[in-house]
Amino acid sequence: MFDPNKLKAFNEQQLSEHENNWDYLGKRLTQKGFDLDALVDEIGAFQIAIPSWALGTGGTRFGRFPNGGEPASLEDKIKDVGILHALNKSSGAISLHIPWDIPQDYKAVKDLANGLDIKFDAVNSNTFQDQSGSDHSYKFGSLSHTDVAVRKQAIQHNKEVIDHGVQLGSKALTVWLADGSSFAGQHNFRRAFQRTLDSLEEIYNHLPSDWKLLIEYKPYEPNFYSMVIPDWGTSHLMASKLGDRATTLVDLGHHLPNTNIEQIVAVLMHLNKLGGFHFNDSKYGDDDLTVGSVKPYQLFLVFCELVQGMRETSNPELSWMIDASHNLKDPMEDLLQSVESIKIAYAKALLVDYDGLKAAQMLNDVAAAQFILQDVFRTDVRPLVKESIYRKGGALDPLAAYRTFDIRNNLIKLRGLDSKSTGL
Ligand SMILES: [Mn+2]
Repeated sequence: MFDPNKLKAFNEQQLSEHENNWDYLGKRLTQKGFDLDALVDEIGAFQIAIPSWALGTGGTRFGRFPNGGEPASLEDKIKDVGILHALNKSSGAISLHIPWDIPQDYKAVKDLANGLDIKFDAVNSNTFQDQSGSDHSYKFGSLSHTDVAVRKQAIQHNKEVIDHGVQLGSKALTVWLADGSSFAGQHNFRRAFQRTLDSLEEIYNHLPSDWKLLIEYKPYEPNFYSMVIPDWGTSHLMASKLGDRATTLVDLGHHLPNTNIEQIVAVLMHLNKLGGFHFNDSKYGDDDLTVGSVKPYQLFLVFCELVQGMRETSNPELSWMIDASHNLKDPMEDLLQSVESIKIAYAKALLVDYDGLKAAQMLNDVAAAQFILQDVFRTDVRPLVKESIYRKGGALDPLAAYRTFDIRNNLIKLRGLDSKSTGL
């Protein structure tokens, strides 16, 4: 999609300004005792999976306004992630949704991804909509359905998703259930819970020994009275009953307003039960907005817990994924902005003086504790993030490079204006 020489020329134009900024920040960090090369390597190594469904324009239930040039096949989705990764060197993984992304030729798909330095992160099952030709409908639920035949179909689907993932080298299955009720009296809560747990147990037993099950939760939507797995407590309860390889997945948008998500992250990691993360941002609900666009301080606080949890607990390695998609931006620009926000929050969390924070906490010095966090949050770490991308051969400013290379128009020329991404 672009010539590496163009990227070199683009970076050369930005280099002297970057070097000034990096020099200034680097000196300050060195004075504070940080090893700059180690920091740059740590940030550079952090990879965030791109969800296959976010490469097309998202919609609302009212309408959809695509930009054109969308990837209509799994191969094109992988190529789009390849473009993002070439620019930001931080998106070296893709998370697939089955049945939208069923590979026709595993080897060809794996070769394509390998060539672009892309791995396959968690695979996602879909029992929230009916597929043409299927025997049973999920209108009234899937894993929790009152009819055993529907439950069997949903369990079988999840097993098949695992089998596809095994072929590609994935190591996790994410289950998000739309199951629930929209009216009081519709569900028997206890029976729906038990049926879901029993169904998940069958799926869990199909997992290869080196796989994780990620159980996602959501308080409402598409059902508006109750969801079978509405919160982290229910997800954790199920994961605990299933076994070691069952974990909870936190999606930032799947909480009621003002929920303290960083506290949830801390406690789950303390119990070694946080399996994965879906990044996005929201103002009111599951808005799926660009990461860091509404609540950057919350994102930073979440990352402070993630960094401390990774250092101090035995929590398993996490799956890092974006789960966002909306109506207005070019999806590729949106994803570049999301990944940048995640890296900025991660970089800041690495700079926090956790020993000083612990000392302030033990003395109940509340003002000092707040200062330690906010001092870092108010530091502009963009030169550190840019340096980490630059050293890996990416663009000093991935979004500006994407625009300079006119990538969307090139994709439209290649695929047409009406090309639609599958699954949306
Ligand atoms: Mn999600």
